[in-house]
Parts: sequence; C-alpha cells; structure tokens
Amino acid sequence: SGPSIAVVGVTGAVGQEFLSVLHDRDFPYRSIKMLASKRSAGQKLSFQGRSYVVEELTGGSFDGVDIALFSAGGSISKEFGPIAVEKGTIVVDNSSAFRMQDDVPLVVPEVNPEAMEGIKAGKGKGALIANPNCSTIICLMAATPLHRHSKVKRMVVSTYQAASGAGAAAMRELEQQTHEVLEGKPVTCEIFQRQYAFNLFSHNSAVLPNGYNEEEMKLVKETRKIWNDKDVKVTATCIRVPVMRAHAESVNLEFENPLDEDTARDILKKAPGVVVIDDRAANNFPTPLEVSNKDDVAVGRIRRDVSQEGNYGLDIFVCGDQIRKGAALNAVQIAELLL
Ligand code: 2RA
Repeated sequence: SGPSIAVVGVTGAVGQEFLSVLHDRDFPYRSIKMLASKRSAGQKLSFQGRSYVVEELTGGSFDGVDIALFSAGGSISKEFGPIAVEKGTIVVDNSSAFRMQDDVPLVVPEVNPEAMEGIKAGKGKGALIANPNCSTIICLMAATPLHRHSKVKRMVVSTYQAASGAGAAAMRELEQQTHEVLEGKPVTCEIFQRQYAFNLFSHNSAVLPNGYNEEEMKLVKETRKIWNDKDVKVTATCIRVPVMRAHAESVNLEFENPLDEDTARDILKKAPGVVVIDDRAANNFPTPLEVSNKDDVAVGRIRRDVSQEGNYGLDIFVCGDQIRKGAALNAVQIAELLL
C-alpha cells in the first residue's frame, strides 16, 4: 500500500539521504524508482533489502508515479518537474527553480504546513511543492516559533555554511585539502578555486547587483514567503566554513512586542524539531558536529539583545544538518503530509 514514489538524483548526497530518511521514517510506499542522469544510470543499489538498478531520468519516468522527490539541480527540475506534474505526479523539489513562484507552496512542515493544504497523493492530480533552501529551513525552524509568539520586525542572519551545501565533491575536496595542508603539499582547489581548509570565505553563489549573493537573497525572499509577510525586514551574510555537513547560523531578531529570553527559551524547548542546548555555566552550546546526521535543529546562546531597549531584541545561535533537515528530511516530511 502507499504511493508509488521516485527519487530523482538518487546518486547525489541529498538523493542518498532521501533513501536514508525514507527508511528511518518507514515511509509507506508501494514502489520506488531510482532515477539519475545517463552518466549514473545502470548503477546498482540496494534499499531495504531489495536490489535496484538506477534508471536514466526521462519524460516517461513518471508514468504512474504519485510522488517524486527531486534533488538533481535546478535545470533538471525545470525540465522534468512540469512533465512529472502533467503525468499526475506531485513533485517535491529541493532545487530553487520554483520556490518563488506564487502558485508553488514553499514548505517547512513544522512551520507552514497550511501552505500545501489540499494537495494529496494518489488523486492523479499533479502539483509542485518546493523545499526551501537549507539555510532558510535551519534558521526558520528556530525563528518561527518566536515569530508566532511575538511578530518579528527585523531579522539579521549570519551563516557559517558546511561543505555539503556545495555537494559531495566539495566535502571530498575539503578533506583532501586538509591532508594536503598538514602534509605541506600543494592544495587541490578544483571546486572553489581557493583553499578552503583552515580558511573561510563569502558564500560561493553569484553576487547580485545589490551586492548580496544568491544565498543571502534566498534567505530574505524565502523567509517573507514562508512567513507570508512581505514587510518583515531580513538581511543576511552567508559564509562558507570548513565544516562537513551541518550549517551554523547566528540570528538576531527584533520584535514588534517585547519577548524576554526566558520566555523565548521556553518557546524553543516546546518547538517541534528543535532541541535547546543553552548551558552558559558549562559554555556548552550547539555545534555543527553534534547536529550532524541528526533530525533536530539545535538552538542556544539565547540572550536579550543589549543593543535594543527592553526585550525588543533577541540573539540566538542555531545549528542544523544541511543534508538532512536542510534538504532530505524536510522533503520527506512534506511527502508525509501528502499521504
Ligand atoms: C549551500 N544552500 O549551502 C546551498 C545548498 N543548496 O551552498
């Protein structure tokens, strides 16, 4: 029983995590198709005790498929997403291709499930649902419960983003560079054209005319869409740091009405998908390593913003696994809402 599903980009880092999450959450599917580019087609993989051959993604791949999880880049989503929808498939797309399209819900299941109200699998009616960008998901998992309690007027985000956000090859290169540096060898710089190990740099996405890069503007625009609030002021600085697979984010929030740090901490302790690690005495706060391969986003450094009057400002520090909650888990949770 359950929907027939397909995983598009199954050999990539997120594609592989889709399978892990589907397994971990015992997602009920009737059949599963493993789809990838021509280059990866033919590879064998086993999943839940069964062997599969990776099939080349074509227009015909979606015949009879109820739900397709896409993570194969924006151009593949643009080309095959609409074809799948035409065939009656519900596409959960991890790329940025359709996120800002008005008729495409942009969903963090713990935050705005109502945005995909009425879309159900197995009805033969296709639809497109967009997975937000990883840094947006991780930030909003902590910021939204506070925003719901006391409307956020302005949010300032500084991110410290892991290699995984740039793909499996970037993770491999970070490891290789680290060895090369320690061994005094020339450093291999193919992915970012610069040394990454023992270094950090402004996010590698394109810089726009306003001086922000694409990653930063995704945080600005996606927050406004997910909160359904076109007036909230958001600014961001996104930095790539030598960490493998979990993002860290410093978030400063200014509220319309006061929200004190104790109330904020209580709200976060009750927030779904969030764990509070906020031990000042032990100087113990979230770290990327401890949230890696985990579902929950960790939040700490919860404190009143001393640059604001009274309790109108709050600073927090958030860590979340970029491949899991930042991509694959969020998409599978969206698929669960389709059942
Ligand atoms: C990054 N947000 O971390 C991107 C990945 N989609 O580079």
